[in-house]
Amino acid sequence: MGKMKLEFPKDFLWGGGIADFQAEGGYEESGRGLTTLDFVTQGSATEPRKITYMMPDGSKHVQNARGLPMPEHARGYLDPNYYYPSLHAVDFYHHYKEDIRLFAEMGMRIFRFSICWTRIFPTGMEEAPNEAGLDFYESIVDECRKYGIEPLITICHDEIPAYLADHYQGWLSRTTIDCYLKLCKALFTRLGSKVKYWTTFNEINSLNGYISLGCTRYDDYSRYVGAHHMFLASALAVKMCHEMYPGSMLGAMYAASPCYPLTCKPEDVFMQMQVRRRTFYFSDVMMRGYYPGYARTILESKGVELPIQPGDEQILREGTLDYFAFSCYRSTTVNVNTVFPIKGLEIMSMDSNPYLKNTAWGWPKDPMSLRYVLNEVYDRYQKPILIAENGLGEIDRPDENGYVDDEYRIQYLKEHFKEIRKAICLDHVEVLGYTMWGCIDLVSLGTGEMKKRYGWIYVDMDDLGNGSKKRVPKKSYYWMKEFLETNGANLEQDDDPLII
Ligand code: BGP
Repeated sequence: MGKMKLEFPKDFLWGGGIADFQAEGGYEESGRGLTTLDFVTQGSATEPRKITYMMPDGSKHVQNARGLPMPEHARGYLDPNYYYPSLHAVDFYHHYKEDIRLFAEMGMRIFRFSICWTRIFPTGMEEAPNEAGLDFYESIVDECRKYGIEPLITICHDEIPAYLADHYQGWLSRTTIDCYLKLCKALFTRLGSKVKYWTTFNEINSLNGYISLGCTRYDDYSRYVGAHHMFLASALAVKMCHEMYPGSMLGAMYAASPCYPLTCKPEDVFMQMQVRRRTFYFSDVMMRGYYPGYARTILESKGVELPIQPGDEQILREGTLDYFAFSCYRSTTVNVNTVFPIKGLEIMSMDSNPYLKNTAWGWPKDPMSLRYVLNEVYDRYQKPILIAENGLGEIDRPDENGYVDDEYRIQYLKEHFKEIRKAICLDHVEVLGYTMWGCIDLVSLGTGEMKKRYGWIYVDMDDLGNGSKKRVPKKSYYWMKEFLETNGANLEQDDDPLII
C-alpha cells in the first residue's frame, strides 16, 4: 500500500506521569503519615530492594521486599543504616511549580500523578481529612489548569497506609474499603469540579504482599481476596464520583504488556490465552461488572474461595469503569511449560524473544506491543483506552551542564508513537491519550535506583539522593516539544505491511 499519511487527532491527550512515592518526597511535610513503600530500601538491577521491619519484641529485621511473606505482627521500621528513596525522592513536593511549568513549556496536555493516601489520612483511620494534604494536591491541580494541562489522578498507586497494613491486614479487610472510600470522598469533594480523569488503582493485577496489599501473606489467596475488596472499593468510588460529578471519567490501570506464544504449537497458543486471562481476570470484572466464567477455574485451581457477601455482585455491576488504562513496557513470550506454581504462588518464567532486543534492564523493546494491546483491549471492551505508562528506562549521561543527548529515547518514542498512530488511524481504536512514564526523572519502583531514568527532564541526583536536584530538559524534551507543536510532523510516515 506504500507510504501512508496518518495523523494524530488534534485533541489527543499527550503527556506524562509520576507516582507520589517515586517523585514527591517531603515525607515530613503537611502532616503526612508513613506508607508501606516508605520502608523499602534502595536496590539495583542485581540487588533486590529490601524491607526493614520490627517485631513486637523490638527485634529488627530485613528481608527482600517482594516475593516473601512478612512474619505475623511485623511492622515496617526505618533503620538509619539504610537509604529509603521514597522519603525524599526527587523532591517534587518542593519543585512542583517549576516541574509543571517545564511540562507546560514542552506542550504537555495531560499530567498523571498519584495521591499519597497518608498525606490526606495519615493512618487511614481518621474521620476528617488533613486539609494541608488536600491543599497540596489542589495546588498541583490549579497549577496544571493554569497552563491548560488536564490533571489525571491515580487515587492509589501500589502502596497503602502503614497503619492499615499493621492493624487490619490492608486489603484483606473490608475496613480498608471504607477507608479508601473516605479518601475518595475527600478528593472528589475538594477536586471533583477541577478534575475529570481519575484512576482508582494502579496495576491492580500485579499487587501482592505487605507493600501493595498491606498484608503479611504473599500468595494467591491474598492476591485474589485483596483484589475482590479492591474491585468493590473501585466500583463504589466510580458510583460516588458519577453521582457527584456526572461526566467524570474513571478508569483503572492494568499492567498489560502483552505475551505471545513462543511457538505455533497449539498448547503454547492456548497457554498464551490462559496467561492473558491472568490480566483480564481483573479488568473483566471492573469493565463488565461481573466475574467471567473462567474465574471459577482459576480460583478453584488455587483453592481460593472469595469472601463474597450479599450485595457485592450488585456493587460490581453498578460501578463499571469508563475507560481502560494500561502500562506496557515490553512483551513476553510463553510456552506450555512456563507457568508453574511455587509455594502457592503463580510463577511465570518468560522465554526470551529472538526477534527483539533488550534494554539495559533486560526488558525487550517491542513498539508493536502497544498497537497489539490497544486492539486486543478495544476488541474486548469497546471503551476508550489510555496508554498510562510506557517509556524507556536508560542510563543517561549528562554533560557538565546537566544536558543529556538521549537520541535513543527519541528513537524509542518515535517507534512507539508510530504504532499508536496506526492503532488510531488504521484500526480505529479509541485512544484517549498517552502519558509517558516518569516524564521527569524519578526513583525506579523495581530497583529503587535513580540511574534508571525515563524522563524528558533530567534531575541531578544519584542513587543515594545526593545532588542539586536541578532540573534540565534533555534532547528528547526539545524533540517532543516540536512533535507537539507540529502535531507529529517530525514523525516519519511508514509502510504498514500488516494490512490484509
Ligand atoms: C510500573 C509502575 C510505575 C513504574 C514503572 C516502571 O509497574 O506503575 O510506578 O515504576 O512500572 O518500573 P521501574 O520503576 O521498575 O522501571
